[in-house]
Amino acid sequence: MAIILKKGNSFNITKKEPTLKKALIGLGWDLKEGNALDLDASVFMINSKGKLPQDEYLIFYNNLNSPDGAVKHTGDNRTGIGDDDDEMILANLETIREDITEILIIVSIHDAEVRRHNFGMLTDAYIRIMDVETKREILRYDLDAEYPTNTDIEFGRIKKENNEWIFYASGIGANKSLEGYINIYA
Ligand SMILES: [Ca+2]
Ligand SMILES: [Ca+2]
Repeated sequence: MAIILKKGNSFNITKKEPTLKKALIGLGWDLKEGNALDLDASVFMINSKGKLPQDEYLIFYNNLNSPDGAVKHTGDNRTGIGDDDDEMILANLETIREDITEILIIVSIHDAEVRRHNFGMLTDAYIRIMDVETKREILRYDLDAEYPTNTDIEFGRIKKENNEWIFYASGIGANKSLEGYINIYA
């Protein structure tokens, strides 16, 4: 049984799942009836200075692989249709570049401002982590808090603390758009 996290909870992956090397970070959402919008998952791999070591450590639909080969986006989903993961990130926790201390997982609505889209048009958003080798679901965080006016949400972050990877169910809504996050971390 996967551990179910609530907003603000954390999970020490290294301590509780010492055999987990290759993680699948699955992100899912559904659209409320009558809506059509495109959500995009992005991963910012940042160092202790709070920055991407280089631009290519932002992994998203236009840059599917991190230069260290450790993080891979499996591709853009434009509809969110279906109960399974809508966008997926593969992360090899063992081969992540040494100076990366934080992995931020953001989901943003494509062209939200122009199209007047927001998370109020969505339902059943979640993030989960699976063990690729055993296909076991390790943890899951359903974003049950409402984000009716937000256009982007930090679903979670995985931090390296004392050489242990810890997942935080952050669930921080914002209206920055992907560019806003890039301005902070690039
Ligand atoms: Ca998408
Ligand atoms: Ca879906």
